[in-house]
Amino acid sequence: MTGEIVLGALAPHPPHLVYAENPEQNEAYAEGGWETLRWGYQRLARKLKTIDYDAMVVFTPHWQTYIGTHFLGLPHFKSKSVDPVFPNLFRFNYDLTVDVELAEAMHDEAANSGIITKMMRNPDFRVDYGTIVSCHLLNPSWDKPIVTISSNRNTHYYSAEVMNEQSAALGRACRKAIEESGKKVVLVSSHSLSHRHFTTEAPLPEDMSKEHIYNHSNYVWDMKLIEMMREGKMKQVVDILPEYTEQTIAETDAGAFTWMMSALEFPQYPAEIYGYQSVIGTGNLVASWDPNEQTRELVL
Ligand code: 2X7
Ligand code: FE2
Repeated sequence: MTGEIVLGALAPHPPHLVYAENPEQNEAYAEGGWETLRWGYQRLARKLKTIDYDAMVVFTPHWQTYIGTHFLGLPHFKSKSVDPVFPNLFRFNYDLTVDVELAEAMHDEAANSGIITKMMRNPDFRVDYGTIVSCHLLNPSWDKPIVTISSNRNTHYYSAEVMNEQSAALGRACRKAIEESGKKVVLVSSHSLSHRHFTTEAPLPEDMSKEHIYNHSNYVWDMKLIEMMREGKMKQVVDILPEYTEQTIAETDAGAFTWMMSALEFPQYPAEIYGYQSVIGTGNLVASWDPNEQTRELVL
């Protein structure tokens, strides 16, 4: 049977969102906060429960590799993930399983297409907080295996244009590997949109009277992108990503979004929009692309 991508999700990973949920795995305690994003995530998580899938493949900006693209390559990782910038908010005890077969299939297909790749086989490797936050909020029960793909820092080594080309090639290779695997897969692009953030934190991080977007220009750019997503213009969005990334210091610099759009063959159908909100000044959108016309919804 041919494998398929059953959903693509844009899943931002500010650790604040897990902090605000108070799951038992996290050591910090919050009085709530950022409900617009968290309620949006909860709705998307409910939709995911109705979808039959074998694994979640996450592309994260916080596993940064300078020589090639790396894939998690052991069946089990267990440790504590601490956000280096916000250790006060995020000290999360994780225990996760990896679909190594799928990771190897994507690794091999990418390597065959000329992309430099490596499997991560170090049992002491600490999984990054981007993976953990996005996966926890999409699937708090952690009952599906994941694969994490690293961000090869092309934007910073070369340019945002080179990153767009490289991550589009990676997306094509991953799609082919998924089809040949016979598996049903959810893709996760883990990042914020505009990404300037305040350099000082409110005394109570979850004090929502202090939360707002960093500046109006970032807000206007984010809204423009979301409008194009609603209109199903994903090829056009990817074409303007280098300019957008530069203007708003967007976390699209990591390549995840281009990778996911390329793997989904640049959808011409509307995105499902679940919520937009700032976190310490950054712009964050929860959205999904459902290739199945029967289950695709107008959410917001
Ligand atoms: O990694 C992040 C992020 N992308 C946005 C906001 C705050 C913290 O961490
Ligand atoms: Fe981030």
